[in-house]
Amino acid sequence: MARLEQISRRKIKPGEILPHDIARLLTSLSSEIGRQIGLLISREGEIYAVLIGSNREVLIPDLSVFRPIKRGLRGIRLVHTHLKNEPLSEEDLTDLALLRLDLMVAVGVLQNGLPGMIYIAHLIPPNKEGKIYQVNPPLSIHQIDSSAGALLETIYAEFDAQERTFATSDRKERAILISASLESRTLQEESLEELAELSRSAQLNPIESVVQRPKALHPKYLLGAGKIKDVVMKALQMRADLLIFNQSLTSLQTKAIGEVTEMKVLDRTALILDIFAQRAVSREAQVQVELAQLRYRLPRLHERSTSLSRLTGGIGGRGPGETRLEVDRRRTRDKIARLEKEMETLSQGRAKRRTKRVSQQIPILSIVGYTNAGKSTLLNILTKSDVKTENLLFSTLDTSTRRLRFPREREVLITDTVGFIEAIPPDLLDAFQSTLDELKDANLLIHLVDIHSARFETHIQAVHVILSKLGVEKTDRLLVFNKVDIIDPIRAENLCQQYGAIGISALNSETVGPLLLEIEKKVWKGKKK
Ligand SMILES: Nc1nc2c(ncn2[C@@H]2O[C@H](COP(=O)(O)OP(=O)(O)OP(=O)(O)O)[C@@H](O)[C@H]2O)c(=O)[nH]1
Ligand SMILES: [Mg+2]
Repeated sequence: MARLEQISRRKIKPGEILPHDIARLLTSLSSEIGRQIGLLISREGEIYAVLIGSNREVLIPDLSVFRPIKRGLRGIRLVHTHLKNEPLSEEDLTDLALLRLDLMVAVGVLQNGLPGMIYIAHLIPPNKEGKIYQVNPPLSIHQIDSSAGALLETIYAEFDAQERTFATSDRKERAILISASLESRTLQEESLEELAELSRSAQLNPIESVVQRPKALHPKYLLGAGKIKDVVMKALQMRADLLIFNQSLTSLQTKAIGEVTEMKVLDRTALILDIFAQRAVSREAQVQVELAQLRYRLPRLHERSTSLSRLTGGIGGRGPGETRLEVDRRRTRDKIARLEKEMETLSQGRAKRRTKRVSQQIPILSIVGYTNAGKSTLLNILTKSDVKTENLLFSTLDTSTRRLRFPREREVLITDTVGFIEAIPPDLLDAFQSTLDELKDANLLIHLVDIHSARFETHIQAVHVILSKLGVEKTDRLLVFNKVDIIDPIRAENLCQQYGAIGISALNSETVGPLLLEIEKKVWKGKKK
C-alpha cells in the first residue's frame, strides 16, 4: 500500500505516456495481489486516481469533474494492468469511446511480475469511415518512450483543431435522427428526410441518421440495446446534443432512452409541437399550440424524472408551456380547461367573422395542401399580398383571407392556412380545430401539391386523410401541381394528365391563367351574368 501511495504522488511529464519505473511498480504489485491496478492520469501529468480492480477489470469512477463530454477528449487517460498480458478488451474499447478518454493503455503483466506488452488505443476525430478508435500494434516497454510520446501530441493536436472548427462553425443544436420500425429501410429513409426538414425548421442541425429494421421492436428503447450503444458512441464522437426519433415514443421509452444515453430525447410529435411553438404569433395560434403541448405532456407528467429535468431549455422545452413542466397533472388539467375557455372566446370572434363572410355570399376558396407546397406563395401571387413564405415546414400557422377579383365584377374570398403533414399529431389536429373549421365554409378547395417532391404521392394521400378527418371530403376540389418550373416539363405534363391536375408555378404569375379559368368554371358553374 505504501508503494501505491508513492505512485499516486508521482508526477508524469506531460507528453510521456508511462515512465518505466511506474510500469514496473504497477505490474509487480498487480501480480502480487492478483488484481488489475489502474491509474487515471490527466493531460498535465497529474495522477488523479489509483484504482484497484478485480482480476478482470477496474471500475472507473465518475469523471464528470473533467472536461465536459461534449469537447472532443476528456483530458484524462487510463493506464491499467492486464494480468495475463492480454490485449485491450471489448469493454476497454467501449470505455475509451463512451468516456472520451485521451488514451486507453493496458500494461501486460508477465509471470515474473515484469511488464510485458503495452497495448494502446485512442479515439480518432469524426471521419467518413465512421471509425471511432484506433488500436495500435502492441509495443514493448522499451519502445514506449520515443514513439508513444509523439502519439499523444498528435492526438491532442487533431482534436484541438477539430474543436476550434466546432466552436466557430455553428451554434445550432446538433441532432441525430433515428428511425426504428418494421417498415422497409427505403420507406424509413424517405421518412427520415422529412424529419430532417422538420428539425431544420426547428432551427436544429441534423447531422446523422440511424435506421434500424429489427425483427421485433425493443420494448424499452425501440432500438436494440447494441444499436443504442452505437448511437451513443456516434453521438459523442459527432458532438450531438439530442436524439430525435421518427416514431412515437411512450413516456417510459423516452425516460429509459434519456437515462442510458444521457441525452435529450424527442419524438416526431414533440418536434412538430416545438416548431409550432416557435412560430405561433397570434394569440389564437399561441393558445392552440399550448393546448396541444399540454395535452401531449399530460399523460407523460407522472414519468417526469431526471431525463426530463435534464431538458434545460432549448428544443423540447421551448414555447409557452415550458414552466408548466414543473406542475403536476391537476394543475395541467386546470390550465387546459382555462385555455379551452379562452379558445372558445377567441373562436366566437372567428365564428362571427365567418358568418359575416358567408352572409356576403361571396364564394370562398381555400388553399389546402402539404406543408411547404407553396400555398402562401400562391395566395400572394393571386391576390398581390405579402403573406410570409419560407422554405421551411409550417411557416404559416394563421389563416389569411384575401379578395380575388375576376373579370365581369366577380370576386371570391381566398384563404391560406396551416399546412398538413403525414401522421399529424392528433393533439395538434384537435387543437387547430377552430382554425381548420374555416375549411368547412369553402365552396372550393384548391389542393396544392409540391410536384417537385419525391414523396408527392404520399403528400396527396396524407392531405386526403386529413380532409376526411375534418369532414370536408365532399367539398369540390381542384388538384393543382405546383413548382413545375423545377421539374422536367414533359414529366410535368405527363403527371398533370395522369392525375387530372393543373400545373402551375406559384412564383410566376404567367403560369396561373389556366388555374384561374378553372376556378371560374367551378365556382360559377357556367352561370352567366
Ligand atoms: N421553385 C419554386 N418554388 C416555389 C414555388 N412556389 C413556392 N415555392 C417555394 O416553396 C417554399 C414554400 O412556400 P410557401 O408558400 O411558404 O409554402 P406553404 O405551402 O405556405 O408552406 P407552410 O405555410 O409552411 O405550410 C418557399 O421557399 C417558396 O419560395 C414554385 O412554383 N416554384
Ligand atoms: Mg404558408
